[in-house]
Amino acid sequence: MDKAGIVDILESIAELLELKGENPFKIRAYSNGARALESLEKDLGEVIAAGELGEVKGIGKALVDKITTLYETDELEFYTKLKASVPEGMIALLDIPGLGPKKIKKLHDTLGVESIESLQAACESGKVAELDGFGKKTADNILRGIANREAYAARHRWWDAHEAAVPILEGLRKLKEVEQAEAGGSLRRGMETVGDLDFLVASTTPGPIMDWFTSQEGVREVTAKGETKSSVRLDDGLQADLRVVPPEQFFFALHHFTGSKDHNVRMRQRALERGLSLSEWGLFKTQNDERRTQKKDGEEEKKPRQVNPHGDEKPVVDAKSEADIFKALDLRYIPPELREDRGEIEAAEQGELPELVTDEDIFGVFHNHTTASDGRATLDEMTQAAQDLGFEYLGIADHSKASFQASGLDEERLAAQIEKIRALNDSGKFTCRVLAGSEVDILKDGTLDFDDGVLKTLDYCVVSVHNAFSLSEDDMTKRIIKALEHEHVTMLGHLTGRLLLQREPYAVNIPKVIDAALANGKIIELNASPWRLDMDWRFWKKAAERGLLCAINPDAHATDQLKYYRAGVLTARKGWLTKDNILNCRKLASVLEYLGLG
Ligand code: DGT
Ligand code: CA
Ligand code: CA
Ligand code: ZN
Repeated sequence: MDKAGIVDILESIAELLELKGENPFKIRAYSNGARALESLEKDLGEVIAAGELGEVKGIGKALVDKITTLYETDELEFYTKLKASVPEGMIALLDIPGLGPKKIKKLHDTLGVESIESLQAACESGKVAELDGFGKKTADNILRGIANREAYAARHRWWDAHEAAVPILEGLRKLKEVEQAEAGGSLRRGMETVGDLDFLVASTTPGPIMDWFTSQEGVREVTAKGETKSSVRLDDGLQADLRVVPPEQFFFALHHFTGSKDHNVRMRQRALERGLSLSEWGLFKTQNDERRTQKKDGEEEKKPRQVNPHGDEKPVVDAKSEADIFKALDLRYIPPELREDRGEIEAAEQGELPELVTDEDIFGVFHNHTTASDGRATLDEMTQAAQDLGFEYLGIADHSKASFQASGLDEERLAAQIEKIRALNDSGKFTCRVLAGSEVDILKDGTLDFDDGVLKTLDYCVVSVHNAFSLSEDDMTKRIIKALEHEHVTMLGHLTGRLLLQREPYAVNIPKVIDAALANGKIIELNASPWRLDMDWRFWKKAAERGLLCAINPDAHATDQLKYYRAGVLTARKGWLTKDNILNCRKLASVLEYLGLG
């Protein structure tokens, strides 16, 4: 088992012990051990082999054996037994925001709460509100957390959906019966979360394709299997639909099942205005379509048809691509990310669609962490990984001291890190240039965690909110704006603090923050972590038109997270951004000039 996996297990052990009400010293030994292991700079295998694990500060004798066992065998009897000794329902309660192991234990001991259902009942009956240390506000929060949890479980973060879709698409394309295969739906449109996967295949022999799809590895349950349509549930709970269509229908079907629904409605209206009917089956003359089912407003009939109502009739265009469909309706090709009925049809009509940013336009990233704070890779490892991705520069912005839970750097450690970065650049070890930044906490009153003298020594400065999330919208907005007015600030990190499908954004007036960024010439980050994608794509188009500059940042806490910048690029595309709107589409020299380092 790798280091990250072992860290997760140690943290889980600490939580389980706390659920059981064990000795606090014992609990702390595991949480400290997890943290110590996480920030271990040397290779864990080498440390174990050298018999030096016990010398690592924070890792005691009992942990040495357990870490070694996990490293070597992937299993730990102590953990398996511990997990089995706690009711599964209680472990599930840990997922509810605001409920830690201490509170869960108390709910269990006093009210007999052992599951989400019994917790919900206890909250609704008012018993939780009466409990010492809980109160009505806490009970309401718990109920909201339970409701969110259900909504969250129905969707999946884009990155996870994408990772699940890639092997399925590859598998489909390998089948000899398959002429073309694509994934449509919200995944193709680059939505931040995805409900289900929608695969589309062009073939004249669907049978073997259905068989492969429903029996592939990773299928937990086949929910439907028909001649040309099947649905499965995958091991992680994600649902996937597959439709097989004749090759001549493929691009019509792909366009239809890519959506969005609103975009489709507008496209069908446009077809109707031209005496045409557009559907997943093709584009046909309306007067020939006797069984026409489209209503005037472009909405479809309620019950979708199973059989092509056009029979052998020839569509008015033989679409060899989606572009041919748009062309038939006098439109330029609209990339899937823009198909949300947010002005893309008007822009495509007037030839005014933006030339969207691509992965290749990115020359570096700014907001990343190392083992100096809560990252899992060292400065050198991160730099190597950035260089391997072809980046010209890598910005390191570790946490500042107020984020003590993330081992934030104080003034002294920051100074040492800056020196280390300068020395690394001077050494010529990497062609990738490291920029010395910091992710400075915006304190509750809007002041920053470092004073000006310290901020001046940085190449650039990201500012973010990491605590006091429950301020009123007004106070939170003022707090962030005050930080943006600060002379030495370069950019605002993760504007709303949301964690997709996990934590709601804090209350903040986004338009006002955008105004302040514009007024003060500051950048707003597009945090590209698949959990964040913050600032939301819905705000970018208008903000960029007004001149707001974006920085796409993976907020990487490990080398394999640098690639998350791609999720940021996709989200930026969804926000209509071109490379001119984004600082990291500039080459190193121009970035240095922007940062006043040129
Ligand atoms: P999701 O799965 O909830 O993340 O969102 P989508 O957009 O992938 O939606 P989904 O899977 O229900 O359907 C895929 C696409 O198929 C959708 O974006 C547009 C098209 N579509 C599905 N059902 C309808 C419908 O009832 N009317 C129209 N106009 N289009 C539909
Ligand atoms: Ca879908
Ligand atoms: Ca679907
Ligand atoms: Zn942060």
